[in-house]
Amino acid sequence: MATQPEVGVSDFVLLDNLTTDNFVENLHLRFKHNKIYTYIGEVLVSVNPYKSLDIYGPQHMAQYRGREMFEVPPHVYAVADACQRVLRQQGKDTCVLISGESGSGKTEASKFIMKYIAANTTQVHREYIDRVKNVLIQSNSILETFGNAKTNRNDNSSRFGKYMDIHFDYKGDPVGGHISNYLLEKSRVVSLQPGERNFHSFYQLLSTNNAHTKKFGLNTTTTYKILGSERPTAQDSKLFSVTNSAFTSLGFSQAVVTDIWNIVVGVILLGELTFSEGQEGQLDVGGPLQACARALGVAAEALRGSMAGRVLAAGGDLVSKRHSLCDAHYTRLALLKAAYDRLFTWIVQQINKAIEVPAGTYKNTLIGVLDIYGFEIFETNSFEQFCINYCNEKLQQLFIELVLKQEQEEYAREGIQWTPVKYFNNRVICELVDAPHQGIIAIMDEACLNPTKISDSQLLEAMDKRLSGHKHYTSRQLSPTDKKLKHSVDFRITHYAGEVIYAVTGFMDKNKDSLWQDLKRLLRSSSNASLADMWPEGGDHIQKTSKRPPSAATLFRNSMSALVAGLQTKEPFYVRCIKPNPLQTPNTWDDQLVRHQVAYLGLVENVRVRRAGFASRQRYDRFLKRYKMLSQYTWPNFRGTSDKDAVMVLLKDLQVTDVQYGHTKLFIRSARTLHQLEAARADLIPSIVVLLQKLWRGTI
Ligand code: AOV
Ligand code: MG
Repeated sequence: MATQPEVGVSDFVLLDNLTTDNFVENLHLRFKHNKIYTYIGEVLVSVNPYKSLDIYGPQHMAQYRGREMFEVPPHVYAVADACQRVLRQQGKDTCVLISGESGSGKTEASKFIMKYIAANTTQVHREYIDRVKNVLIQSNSILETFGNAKTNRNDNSSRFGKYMDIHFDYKGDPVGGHISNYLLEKSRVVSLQPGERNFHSFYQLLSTNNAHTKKFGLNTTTTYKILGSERPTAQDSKLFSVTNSAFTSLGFSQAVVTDIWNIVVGVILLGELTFSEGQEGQLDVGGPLQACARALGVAAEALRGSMAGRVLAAGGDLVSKRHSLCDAHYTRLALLKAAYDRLFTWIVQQINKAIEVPAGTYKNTLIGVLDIYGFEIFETNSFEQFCINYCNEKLQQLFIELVLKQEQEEYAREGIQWTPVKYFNNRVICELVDAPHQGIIAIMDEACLNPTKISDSQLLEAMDKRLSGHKHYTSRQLSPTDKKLKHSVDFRITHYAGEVIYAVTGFMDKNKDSLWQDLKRLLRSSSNASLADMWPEGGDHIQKTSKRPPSAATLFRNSMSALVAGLQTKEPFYVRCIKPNPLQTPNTWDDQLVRHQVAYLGLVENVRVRRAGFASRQRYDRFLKRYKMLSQYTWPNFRGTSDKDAVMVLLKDLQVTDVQYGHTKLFIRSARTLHQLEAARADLIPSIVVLLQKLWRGTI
């Protein structure tokens, strides 16, 4: 494939005058020419093109196979290849950390990486490997159907975090995988912001008349409440078939697939039930109660009963408690969210069964791919945004620590002196959220454990008391003159990526995340075997007092620490995604928006650290191979002993002095030197070619 002329610089390390202006200008220049990828050393910066580019086909994959990153134009395939090479050559686990705000292209990048890894396998055990590859790729369609939704930031926004391990055998072929999912934004099932959609699954199911909908009297034209004002589209109907064939490829039986869609129907119909108070104070349930119960595989009377009241075990006795109208509404919402959330997690578990490495198969190494929900700021930000943005803080923290640590370690290892570059370290924001006793999560948990019921505004008071004076926290109470804090429930966190105002309303409830035992028992009793399987604790004896489970925020914090701990043991590669405009359109560049992302992602500082006085570092053997033609002492061959000696002789001959010689690598101080070496090489190549041609023809 012919190499195309370079546009701007393909590695920011080579930027002559490093300023934010020049950084953004280089990114823009390349974007205009559809060069969406640029490196900072081995970190890939990716700008979402919002249009399909012809750069992902098999011929492009072939171009990257087994090549060093600097040898070929920047690409997400180069990162995938480097990952696989480290794994194969050094036997090390690797991971790709993809970050950037909502809509910047993380999920697409993760899919390209998986596609590349799946394609890049050896020919042995073809059939088995093909199955694994297929399963890895197909699992995405299902996860996106049930876990993605249209938001005001992204039409296909991931509403859950995903970390996927792909296991390889000793030959470097994928033999299986495992997906971990993090906190689905389940509140979406029951409340949508204007202009947003619920999870794709609902629209897909209702986009065609099919066996699942017909059975329960659903149709494509009715406006169902949980769908908001959005209607199913032609795309939904296309994707419905894709989802179903993915289920089949993954080995889901027809019975299980029917169970799954029945639960989705059940959730839609639960949203249609109406409640009113009867003459004797009893709760009357209107709407499609029968169909809803049938879809969920439970008796209609049992479903009505669990909305109308609950049974409590008080001391040794069982006491029934009638629900008020308000309680019934609350119960229904809790059931809707819990049923969908469990369904999603259960589907992930089934996918894991389909992709797990069979017992007895040799597992050698793995590549982890992390694709989380990006940093987001909405009109109203609630508990879910709080968790999502905290997750992004943790990832940024990992980036800072690892990038700095790696550089420092490399300089130490190679015996090179360097002065650290100043960074904004977001550790202080992570601690604001997760510090024991003093962090927001700890304060929330304390409030949730309080035996007297604490309201959301009392929680806010407790936070204000403990956090007043924190540089990254304020609230309406603490800053009454701040115009952005409009409501009494507002508090603000100054995140690394910007200020976010959260409304504390609902925090207590979402953090407690409790569901009446009656509902668990109801679902456990379902004749829908899959649904019953999702609720094992519903089988517990009614008198059994179980320990209060950890709060939602604590579970999330724990899963984030486990994730980070796991990632730290692997060799990381980074993809830093940038959103070029808020409109989700191609060929449009919003300079302010890009500049803001470049700033908070710390990209310019990343280049500085990378250079920290050194524009480039290269292993002696590679450097020699590329430049040995520039000196008569090294061309065609050096007569000395080591590559390091050869490079020293070569650079002495060229009178290059702004370098340091590490133990195994050459460190070049200025980008200019590298440019000059490249230019000299480019000048020489034609004459060498002529020389070689003459040699071949025997004319000299
Ligand atoms: P995200 O994962 O970073 O957002 P996506 O990967 O879903 O963002 O990208 C958003 C949309 O941008 C996709 O649906 C594509 O239409 C388009 N897109 C992204 N990358 C490319 C590419 N390389 N080529 C062509 N189109 C692309 V979020 O999940 O909301 O944080 O939570
Ligand atoms: Mg995504």
